Amino acid sequence: MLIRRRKGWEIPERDATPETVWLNRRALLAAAGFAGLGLGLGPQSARAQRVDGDPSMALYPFKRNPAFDLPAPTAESEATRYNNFIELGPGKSTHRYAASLKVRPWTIKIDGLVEAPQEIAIDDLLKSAALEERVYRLRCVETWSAVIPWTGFPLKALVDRARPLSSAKYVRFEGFSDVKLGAGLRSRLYPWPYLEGITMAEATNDLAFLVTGAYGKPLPGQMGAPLRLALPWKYGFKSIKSITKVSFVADRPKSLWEQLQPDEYGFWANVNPAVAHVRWSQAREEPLGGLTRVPTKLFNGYAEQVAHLYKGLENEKLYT
Ligand SMILES: Nc1nc2c(c(=O)[nH]1)N[C@H]1C(S)=C(S)[C@@H](COP(=O)(O)O)O[C@H]1N2
Ligand SMILES: [Mo]
Repeated sequence: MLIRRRKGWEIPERDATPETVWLNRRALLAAAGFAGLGLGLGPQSARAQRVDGDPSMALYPFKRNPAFDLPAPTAESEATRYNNFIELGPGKSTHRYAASLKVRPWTIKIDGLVEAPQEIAIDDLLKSAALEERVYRLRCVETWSAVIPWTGFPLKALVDRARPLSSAKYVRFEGFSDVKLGAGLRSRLYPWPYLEGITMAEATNDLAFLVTGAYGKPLPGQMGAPLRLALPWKYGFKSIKSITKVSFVADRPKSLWEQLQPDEYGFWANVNPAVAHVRWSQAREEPLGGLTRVPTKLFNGYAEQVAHLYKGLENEKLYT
């Protein structure tokens, strides 16, 4: 028999949904068809774990970059079974819904204030990119964390490929909108599509990583296949999954979460243990699969690499 251990941070996680919306959530989910999903979960979840059908499987693994290594990565079984991915569905067991996320064909559109607007098929991007493995920390705003060996390439390489105009000040990323790929998109709780944005300086920092794989294999759907961001110094929601469009823009993009709750999920969202979320402390975190909570670090441990990006921006809400 399965006994589900309720963790401390499942309370704030629930609170992270707007109150009024939460009250109606069960009804909305039922209307969206999630009530029925429970029936088919067994075989579907088994399928969802598999990435061996992925056409890029033979490319992996790639060499780990020793400049980005960390001890004790989170067990793959933990990191692939506890995932926020609202386009797939609610809750953390989104691996159960991931079979719907077909990642071929998949193209990434690059547009906006650039000299070289283009559409790239994911397999062409994989062929042209210099892929490497980097082990990064990930800190969710809900206070759980992980250490994950990603495969990918610096976002800067994609920025260079687009040749942005000097009028481009921000990079805006968009997730997918096709409900056939993720039934979570039927939910009326969110202002779709999933959207995120960062400054040009952040996008061209060496830490900003476009991810195509994890644990030496192509990304499983629930982790954001076939292409997601990893911005390890920011709260996890900034690391958008399953990217379909990258736009170079003059105005600061408003993310899905900022549209919903601007006082709780701002543009910058840099990790800082000293700045509490409106409804909970950010001082400590619970590593996935870990036994105890540990202190959270400023910029999630990456201050040396990124603190300079925020000089002169002290009047901004840099940490929420
Ligand atoms: N498109 C999309 N990207 C997303 C999310 C999402 O729901 N949709 N969730 C975010 C949140 S809140 C977190 S913490 C991380 C989790 O990444 P992981 O599941 O690979 O650990 O993905 C982020 N990227
Ligand atoms: Mo998160």
